[in-house]
Amino acid sequence: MREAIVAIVGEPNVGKSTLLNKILEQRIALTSNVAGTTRDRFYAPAFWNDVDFTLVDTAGIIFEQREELEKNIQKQVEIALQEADLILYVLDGKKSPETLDRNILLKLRKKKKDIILVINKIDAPKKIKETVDQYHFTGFKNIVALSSVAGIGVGDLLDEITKNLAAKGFAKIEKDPSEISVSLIGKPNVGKSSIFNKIIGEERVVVSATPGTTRNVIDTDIVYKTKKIKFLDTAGLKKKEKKQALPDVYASFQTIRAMHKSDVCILVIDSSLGITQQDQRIAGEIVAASKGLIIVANKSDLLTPKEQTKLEKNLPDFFEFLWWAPAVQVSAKSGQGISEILDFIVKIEETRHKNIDDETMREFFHAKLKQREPQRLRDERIPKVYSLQQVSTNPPVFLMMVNEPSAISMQFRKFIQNAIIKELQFWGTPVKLKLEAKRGNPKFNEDHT
Ligand SMILES: Nc1nc2c(ncn2[C@@H]2O[C@H](COP(=O)(O)OP(=O)(O)OP(=O)(O)O)[C@@H](O)[C@H]2O)c(=O)[nH]1
Ligand SMILES: [Mg+2]
Repeated sequence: MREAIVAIVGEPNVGKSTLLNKILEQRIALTSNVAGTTRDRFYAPAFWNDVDFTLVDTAGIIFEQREELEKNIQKQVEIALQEADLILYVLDGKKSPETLDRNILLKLRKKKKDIILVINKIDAPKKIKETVDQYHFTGFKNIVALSSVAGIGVGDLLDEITKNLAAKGFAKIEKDPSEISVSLIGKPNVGKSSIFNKIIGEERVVVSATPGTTRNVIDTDIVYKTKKIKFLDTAGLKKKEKKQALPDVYASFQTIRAMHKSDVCILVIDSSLGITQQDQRIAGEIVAASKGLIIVANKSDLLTPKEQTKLEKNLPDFFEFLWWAPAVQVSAKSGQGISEILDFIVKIEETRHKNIDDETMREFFHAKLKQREPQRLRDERIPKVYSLQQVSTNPPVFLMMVNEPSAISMQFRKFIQNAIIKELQFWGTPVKLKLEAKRGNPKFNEDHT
């Protein structure tokens, strides 16, 4: 069974992101939260009532297109109707039901997709029933009133979602733990499909000099050194354009899905064109999703040996934030570097499943504290750090107990995080460091990635 996709659509400011985050919180999975403080989450794996599903904030799915799609609800609905198994149509409960966009309602009803009408911002529990009643006129069978901020009614929504999905046959997804999923990600025309073909040893997918040749995700299983690897060839992620055509939007949607389903992503760049901002953006997206990463500079056959050396030197400057990721120069044409990619995949997968025992962690932490103590920050308490433990794998997550997360400087967090990668050998994967207050309010807990 494939994973179920639940799409969230709605006008700007109705609380789609808040809802997504609340549902993520309900799961309290250490591994599910995405890195970075600036980045909006728009993709959330969820598990409830024994059903696995993925929530997607449709307004967020498009590459660097979020604000525009946020405004364009028509387009969100189109994508959701095409790609989702269930749609959550979110409305602002503080607005009158009269203001409901009837065109959207018509559009949603015309297609035979299941829809749950979600009336958000109903902060008083006693208003829930009354609100649902007010929306019966829409003709939708499934109406849930809730408050995403307060968390009221979110459990009921999750029950509705899983009831619907279970009726369609969706359940818990049993992933073959011995299989590694790897997707090829990059701009159009960089040679993803060529690499894919080379790896699997046949011309499975179309290769062409026209950018945007690949539209749908294609996967193939291979066995390499006794490891089962599933390769996914994806559509190139195009740069932001004012008006993005719907087929491109669907293609990006599927690429992002493939990326999130993978353990390791291969970021393919075209060495003959140099590295662009778009490559950096795509890399950022992979890191935010906490995936293992290999940088592959393809088309190296087009470079002179001198240029190759230069590229090798320059790569780290372009991807400074990816200093922990291996970079390989590859030619899909000649086959150079292909087996190196495969070896890195196997290595990174092992690393992502590595678990460091508490005793080793204790020794490591003591050694680090001897080297450097956390500095006191202005207007903050004296920082105290108590312990460091690995709390999960794939991706690796470490938990540092402290007196108060806000008292721990960025420098100290980076120092610990970098030392974990370098000294405990966590190359090739993002490593998460979570901070938790030993006593006191869990509200102050923070992530650091
Ligand atoms: N010289 C050279 N050309 C390559 C290499 N890899 C791919 N190409 C060429 O680059 C062009 C694009 O290759 P594709 O494999 O279709 O690229 P893609 O990244 O899958 O492109 P989209 O699916 O459109 O995003 C084709 O003309 C390929 O022949 C390489 O290693 N060397
Ligand atoms: Mg392709």
